[in-house]
Amino acid sequence: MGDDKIEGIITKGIGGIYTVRISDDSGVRKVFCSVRGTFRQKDFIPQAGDTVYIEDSGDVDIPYVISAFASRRNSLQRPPLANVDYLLLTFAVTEPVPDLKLLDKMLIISGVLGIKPVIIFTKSDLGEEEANKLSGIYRSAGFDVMISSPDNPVSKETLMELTGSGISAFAGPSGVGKSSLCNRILGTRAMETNEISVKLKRGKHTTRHCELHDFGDGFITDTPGFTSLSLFDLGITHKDICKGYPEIMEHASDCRYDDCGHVGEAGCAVEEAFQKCMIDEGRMQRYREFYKELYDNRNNYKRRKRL
Ligand SMILES: Nc1nc2c(ncn2[C@@H]2O[C@H](COP(=O)(O)OP(=O)(O)OP(=O)(O)O)[C@@H](O)[C@H]2O)c(=O)[nH]1
Ligand SMILES: [Mg+2]
Ligand SMILES: [Zn+2]
Repeated sequence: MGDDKIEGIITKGIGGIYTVRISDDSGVRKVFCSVRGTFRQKDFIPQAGDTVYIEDSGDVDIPYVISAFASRRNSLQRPPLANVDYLLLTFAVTEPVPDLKLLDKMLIISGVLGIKPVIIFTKSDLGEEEANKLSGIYRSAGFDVMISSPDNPVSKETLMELTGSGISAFAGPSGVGKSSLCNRILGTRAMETNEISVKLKRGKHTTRHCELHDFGDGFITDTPGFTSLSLFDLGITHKDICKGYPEIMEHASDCRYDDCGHVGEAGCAVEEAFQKCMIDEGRMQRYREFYKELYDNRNNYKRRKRL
């Protein structure tokens, strides 16, 4: 890079204008940037989390232009972010009923992309037993799990200790309390929460975009909720599924065949462990369901781009 280029990180992008956090002689600050025309292609969408190089644009309103992008460690469409280190997979224990297929899919994606997942079960005030049951299942599978309620929310300190200098993003269905938690952690009302304003009768406030906020030596962002996600569309194959199931991987090396699918084959060490109740039944079922679906589709990936 030439001397006239400043390195920064996109913290927000709305309508083609990007906020970039830079650190130069004037200290750490955020500046508005446009993007050089060559990057405005169909296939490439700048994302919050992108490391970029900016130059003076000569424009008074948008003083900088992004002239280069560093290669990405990873990139997600849901939530739309690049270079994510931690996904804070947030699911309510009730209201809405937790979609464990969606949670497991997010764990697979995290495994494939090398992102560290942290599971947060919210609304334990509405279902303490369920919170304990779910956290038990996912803790014994090998994940970091936190429980949160209005009286006992996940604390800023606990989270910061875990996420260090990385980019962390809340992710999960709509209405589970991502914004509520993010607001509490940042000590602001920066994010809209899904509370219905009785006075204004304006309906629900749901989050619509991602913005990286300074968090310790790293960043944290709220994200919009989502309900569906296709592993196939993301280019994830049957061979990738085990990356979301550390408790299955743990036994896989003892299987009789190297390419064992762990779906009930003779001599499968995973099946043996499952029979001995060492693997949760729901987790095993979801693994097998994903495996079968993607195995049956294995010849249809050809023209698909990998995640
Ligand atoms: N009982 C209970 N309610 C909660 C808890 N956390 C959040 N809520 C409520 O759940 C509703 C939805 O919270 P939000 O923070 O807007 O949810 P969100 O995940 O950001 O939703 P989207 O932006 O649509 O994705 C709000 O009415 C919150 O007050 C909790 O731990 N317990
Ligand atoms: Mg929200
Ligand atoms: Zn096996």
